[in-house]
Amino acid sequence: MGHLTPFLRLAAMLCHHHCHVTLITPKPTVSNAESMLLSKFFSAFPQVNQLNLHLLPSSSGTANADPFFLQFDAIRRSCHLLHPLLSSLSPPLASFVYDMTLISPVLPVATAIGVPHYILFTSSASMFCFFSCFPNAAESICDSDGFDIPGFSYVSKSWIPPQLLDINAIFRKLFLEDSPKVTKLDGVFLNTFEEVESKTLKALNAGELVKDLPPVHALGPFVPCYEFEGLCETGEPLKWLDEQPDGSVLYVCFGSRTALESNQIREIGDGLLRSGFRFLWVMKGNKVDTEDEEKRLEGVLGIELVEKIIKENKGMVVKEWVDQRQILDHSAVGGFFSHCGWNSVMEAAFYGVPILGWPLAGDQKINAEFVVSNGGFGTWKKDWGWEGERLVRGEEIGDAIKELMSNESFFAKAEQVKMVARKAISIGGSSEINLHKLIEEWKK
Ligand code: BUP
Repeated sequence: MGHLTPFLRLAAMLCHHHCHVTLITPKPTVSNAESMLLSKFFSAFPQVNQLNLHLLPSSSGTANADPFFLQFDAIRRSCHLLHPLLSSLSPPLASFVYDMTLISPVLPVATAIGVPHYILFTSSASMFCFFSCFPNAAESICDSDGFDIPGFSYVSKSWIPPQLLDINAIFRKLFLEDSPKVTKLDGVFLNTFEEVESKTLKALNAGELVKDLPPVHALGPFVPCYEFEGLCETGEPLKWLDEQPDGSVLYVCFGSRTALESNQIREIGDGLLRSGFRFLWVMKGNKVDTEDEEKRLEGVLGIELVEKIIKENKGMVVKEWVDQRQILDHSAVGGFFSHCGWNSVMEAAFYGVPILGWPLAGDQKINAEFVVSNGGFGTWKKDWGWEGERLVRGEEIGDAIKELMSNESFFAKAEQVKMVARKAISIGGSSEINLHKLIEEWKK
């Protein structure tokens, strides 16, 4: 969802700018959330041309059984099938945008079609710096404490996803294979905005980091789209929020792919109760929603904790997909305990909600640091480690929540970031101008 959602938001933006959009979706999809979001999107935007990329099976013998990884592998192996789909389009393509994880397999197709082509890099400009410099820095990073990103803080080695430091890991190999090819693109799209990553974007676009880097376009924050999002009725949580005082509720969600161990889930429950603050907690028991057979909260939280939550009457726990956008937009929500997936960070910026970050995997520590150093609208706990690295106790969680929810300056900063974010995408704003310029180029 962290990749699909920004693609659909970008497609919606292009439709609003009267572009003729074709969306290519891999079939089959992995999760119910994906297929529901896609079908809502196509109902809301019937003018979008839908093409299916029928995937070849993922390579046999792959040791990694994560269904999302298998899907990623299957998509990479099927990219050559894009050529006949794309070359027969009418009207013919004016430009082509593809996912950041597909550079190597899509590049030959994009070059053969011969239209300007771009990747949508679904993270921050700082993370893109890291990605584009990785081949040059890979050796030295392993032997040093960290590295500098212009306009960002010093990135400590412990913030780098462990798979990138492991010389045998598949992700490291893919990073090393794809990254040098960014110079072959016509540009890179980012769901960020100049006002919060200006120095980093300037350094990238001045070629200070990588020679011959194509233009990097900040087009965000991508606006959550009322026309197709809202996979579910989110009725009960919203009704409950309506009854809570303004700014009093902590929203807790660790993204679409995080399924924490049950002992960690229980510590979170304990921490939420210890904090004394109201909370709305979206809890996932499985990585993929189709495999989630445990429908009862007691099955995951344990009867004792469920009873405590009911007795205290301060929190609501849901196991279903919620409409995060509507929750962050609700006046009762005063804080967001988040894994710092980049979409969640941008959504919190767009709705002006302070973040307590608990980065668990991938780019999330760098995203969490963005919240602290580029917006100042929250905090994160550097000693909590990656997912499963250690058991974070309820006491620590409770204290961190109190620190976030009682600090007025986070609210003030979040409000400022919200204003700047909205200005960036309004008419004459930095991101709106960037998108407009691209569309004008495509018309030529
Ligand atoms: Br869970 C959940 N409702 O219940 P990120 C997520 N979302 O709307 P991720 C919901 O999914 P990666 C839910 O608003 C955001 O747009 C949320 O993206 C939405 O994290 C998206 O925040 C989640 O980038 O992606 O899914 O962990 O692994 O790519 O970082």
